[in-house]
Amino acid sequence: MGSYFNPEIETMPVEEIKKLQSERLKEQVRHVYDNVEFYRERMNDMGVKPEDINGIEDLHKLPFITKDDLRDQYPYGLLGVDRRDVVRIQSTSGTTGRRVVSFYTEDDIDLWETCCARALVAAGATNKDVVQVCYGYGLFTGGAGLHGGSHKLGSMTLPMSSGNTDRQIQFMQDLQSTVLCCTPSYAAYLGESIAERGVLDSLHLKAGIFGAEAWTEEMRHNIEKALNIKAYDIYGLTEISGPGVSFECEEQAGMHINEDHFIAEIINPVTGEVLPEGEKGELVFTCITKKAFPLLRYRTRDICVLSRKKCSCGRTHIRMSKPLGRSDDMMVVKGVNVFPSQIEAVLLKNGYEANYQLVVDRVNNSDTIACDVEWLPNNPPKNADEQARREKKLVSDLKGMLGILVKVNLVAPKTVPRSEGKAVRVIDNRKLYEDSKIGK
Ligand code: DLL
Repeated sequence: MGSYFNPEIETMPVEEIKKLQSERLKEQVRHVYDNVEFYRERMNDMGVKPEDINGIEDLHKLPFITKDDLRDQYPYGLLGVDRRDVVRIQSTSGTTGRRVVSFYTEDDIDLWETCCARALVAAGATNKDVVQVCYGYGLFTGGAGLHGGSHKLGSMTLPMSSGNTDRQIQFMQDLQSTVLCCTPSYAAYLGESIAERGVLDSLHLKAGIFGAEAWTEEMRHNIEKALNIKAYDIYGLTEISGPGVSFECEEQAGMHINEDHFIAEIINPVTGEVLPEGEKGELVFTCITKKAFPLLRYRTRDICVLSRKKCSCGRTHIRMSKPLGRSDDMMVVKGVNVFPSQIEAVLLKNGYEANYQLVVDRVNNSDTIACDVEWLPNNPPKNADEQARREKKLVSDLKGMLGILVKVNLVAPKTVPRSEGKAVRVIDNRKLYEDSKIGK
């Protein structure tokens, strides 16, 4: 048994959690029906009224929401409160085409930070700790979420943001940071940089809270060794508030979902059918307390498994596996959400056809992405200079669209491999996804 940030809630008997969820769901459905035209119309179309939802057993009667709906309703269509009550927005690392903007009232921020504080306590943090937050600050939820959680816990919070490794290590040494919050790939990179400088013995780190992208058990083992810490996973998404939707405890075997705020379901991504506990499928969340951006049955596209098996940490909230893949083609590259369709749009805009292949890899703990694209048979580059110039133009346009560097190689027609006439768009060599550990 460890310690908890909200002991009564985090160890509440399952039947009571379900009761609490039912009450909150009823209120939330009424809230969205009364305040968000989009929901009112969807529910009316389906012939569902708020009074038909009497508890979590009626959840399946409600419509799903997808990322496309968010795009259609951008920016204010799903706002559940008066604009005067919104105190913050955050947004996905994504791009113009797929940007998701999430809104928060004062209370929404409070519950989000509480979720992050729970994650910190589960990783052993207290108000005596020095928490170094190296997730990006700004629109991305990583910095703001862990910062808020650490502040709430009363820990000394170092708002480092990402990058500037020399300065990170300097502060880590000088301020004697004990808890590190960043992406797992940056943690691994920090581990290498610390080894190069030979300064591991001068550090005081004991735990790390790493998420926002997929990482393997092997990576966990390497990071724990390189930084001499225990490494904890944390999951979340902008749409549902940010980091802290779920988090690992000392068992490191699946992430406890904050069930007093979010109801989780697993569905068959093709049919939408709700699957029983323990089956692999797409994770769907219903927010039952958030008021400004109150998503119901939001399809995350993350493929996961849920488990209600008793956890020896004493927490009773359901656990989710690490995401085991996606039900769409989104990739997370250098912490940025990338869809092949966005790359395709840039190629088409530049007069190429959709004959391209993306190769994603992880070299020295850092993601790389390269794109082979065929020139048109009637428009080959005249010489090496022109080829370089054209590649540079694509690199620049892709950077503008995605915010990351994509290496571009212009290649001759018919060189991008095709199988059964259809190109294989993405080769991801990172081996990020593995089988679920929960319940084992
Ligand atoms: O990545 C929020 C976050 C920040 C989580 C810091 C944890 C720590 P988005 O940019 O909206 O939000 O991306 C959400 O990232 O649907 C997953 O596909 C992926 N993801 C997030 N956490 C994990 C994780 C933040 N622990 C998308 N393991 C999600 C694997 C993760 N994938």
